[in-house]
Amino acid sequence: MNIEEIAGKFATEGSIDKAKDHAGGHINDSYRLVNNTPGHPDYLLQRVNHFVFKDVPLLMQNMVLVTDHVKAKTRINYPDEVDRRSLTIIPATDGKSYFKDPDGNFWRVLRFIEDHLVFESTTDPDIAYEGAKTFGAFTAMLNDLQAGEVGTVIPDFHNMKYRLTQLKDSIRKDVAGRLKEVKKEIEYVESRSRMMLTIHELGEKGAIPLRVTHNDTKISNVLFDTDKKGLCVIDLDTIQPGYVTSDFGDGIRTLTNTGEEDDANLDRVSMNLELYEAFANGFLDSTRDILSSTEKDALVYAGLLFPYMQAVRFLVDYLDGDTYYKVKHPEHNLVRTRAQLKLTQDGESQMEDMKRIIKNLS
Ligand code: GN1
Ligand code: MG
Repeated sequence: MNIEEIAGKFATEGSIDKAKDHAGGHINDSYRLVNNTPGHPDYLLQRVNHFVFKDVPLLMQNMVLVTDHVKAKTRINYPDEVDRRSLTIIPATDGKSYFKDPDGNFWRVLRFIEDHLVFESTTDPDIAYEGAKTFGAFTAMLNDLQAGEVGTVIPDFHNMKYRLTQLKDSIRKDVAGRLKEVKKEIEYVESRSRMMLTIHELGEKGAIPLRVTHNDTKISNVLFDTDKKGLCVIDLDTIQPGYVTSDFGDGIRTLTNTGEEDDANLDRVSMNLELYEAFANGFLDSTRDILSSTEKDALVYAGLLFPYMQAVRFLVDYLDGDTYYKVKHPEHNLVRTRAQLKLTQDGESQMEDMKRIIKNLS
């Protein structure tokens, strides 16, 4: 089936003129469906990667639950802007939230939110603050759901202990014959493993609660208005039970980085403290009243854990021969690993300042 035929399987309104590639994400494929009927919206058609997401119906069930929940709350606070400030899932013509094509691919359609901005990175503390406030507001809106109300779409997704076991496994197998190139990286990862298990251990002890979390809070997953105010959190694929540290940590990882996620020039990669403070301020302005003091204290570790965990995940994929992330060239996962490790190291050197910032803002 071609894209137009697939688009025709959904209950969209108006007439769809064409489908354009829509960039973004390492996992799914997205197309913008352009509507040529005045007064009707464009749509976003996405193929959900079912190699990564093994249970797409469960993922969509989570997404429907959370979207309905967020929409109901948004309607109270912003009655005139509900469709800009929350996602709208367009069902398939048979009423399901997705369409499965004859080749076994899963598709979904969302209403396209017009006139938005996306930032892959920024040096503007106001954007950091706004993005964090928007993620924090999302966390706060989900506070009254029980973690068990959503299903686990990727088991052990942010489980650091599991990620380290996975690395050991990939080292042992060395299927792509790349182990000899990454000795230094592995040594560093091992030297930091104790500290990086802090959050895992707090969770195991029950000192921090499971919540319904987003689990992919990179800054490019917030849509901004054209006046750079946060609008809406997108990419709900990884909604599942998790700790608040995930949603703080991935924001810090992507937002405070003065370089790119895959910067080959490590001199450009560092954790900017001013952006860190702005992000923490925005996040806590939305969540101060709902987080426990143990959760707030754990945020400091989250800012280091997420670059570190991402490095381990890229490293595993490099050793496995690039089977998970889309890569632009054969060394891409290695370059990504090194950039994320540099970010971790730089963050670690500023840990005392970060502790002070979190304490002041808590
Ligand atoms: C993947 O596809 P995308 O860009 O939304 C990954 C995240 C990583 C991110 C790194 C399901 O997200 O966990 O943090 O790449 N998603 C999954 O940029 O593995
Ligand atoms: Mg994602």
